[in-house]
Amino acid sequence: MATEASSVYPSLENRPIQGTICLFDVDGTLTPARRTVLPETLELLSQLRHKCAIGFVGGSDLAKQQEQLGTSSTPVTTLFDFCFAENGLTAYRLGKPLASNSFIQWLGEEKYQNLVDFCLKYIADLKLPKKRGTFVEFRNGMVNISPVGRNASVEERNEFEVYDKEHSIRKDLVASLKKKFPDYGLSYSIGGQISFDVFPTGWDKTYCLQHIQAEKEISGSEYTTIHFFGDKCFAGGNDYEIYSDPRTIGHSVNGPEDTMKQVKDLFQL
Ligand code: M1P
Repeated sequence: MATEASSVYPSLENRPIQGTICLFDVDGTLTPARRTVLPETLELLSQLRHKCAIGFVGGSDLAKQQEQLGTSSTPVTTLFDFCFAENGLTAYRLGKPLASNSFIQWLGEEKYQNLVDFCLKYIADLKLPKKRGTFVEFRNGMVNISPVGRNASVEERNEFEVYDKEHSIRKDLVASLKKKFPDYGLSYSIGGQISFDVFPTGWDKTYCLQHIQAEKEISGSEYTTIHFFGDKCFAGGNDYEIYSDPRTIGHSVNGPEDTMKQVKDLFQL
């Protein structure tokens, strides 16, 4: 299937607009938030792929992007030249995997355990309205820490969120972690309701740009024009870093329809 789909397009070296790649965020940019892609978006991406290289960069894992962009008969890795899941920790080029990376590989077991042990001891000393299970969730690109536990029900989540607003539980734990491990090179993000994410500094969407830059060594192609389209380009949003990176030309969109409009205008499609 990968070979069939990719053979429809000119090879990367033969795309009419050389040295240009369009990179798209997924949720809210190519698809409505947490939903599947519209057929007209796929059609437009296919037209664009005849002109220049295309890729997506998403924070979730590849299974989620397969669900949102692919179908049971179409692997998502055949729809784009470059697929960057988990901001590029998992990466595919023309349907084939590139070198992957992980949080544990980067941090090492000893430091990881220091971090986890500290969090578990800290949480053990907290008094909260409820404690449930899974206080530490080990993920490929990050660790997610939750004082109430990820097994909390919806009501328990809501209860923790209210309590946390009043008592700064997560904020204080993050501040203690920063103080305890200042040299670990970690960033902390309190994005959701009951937890916070811990990941290496710089492992935002700009991480994937190294794969694009490596093209120079792989195929001799240098991507000097990197268009990025995202819907959370404001400071604090998860598209902000790549949107404002000097290596990209950022396009802020407000949903898939706007993305399509901007792409059509930019490439006369
Ligand atoms: O997308 C924001 C966050 O969503 C979840 O957070 P919570 O369970 O605390 O509501 C988590 O998946 C978290 O990793 C993510 O940052």
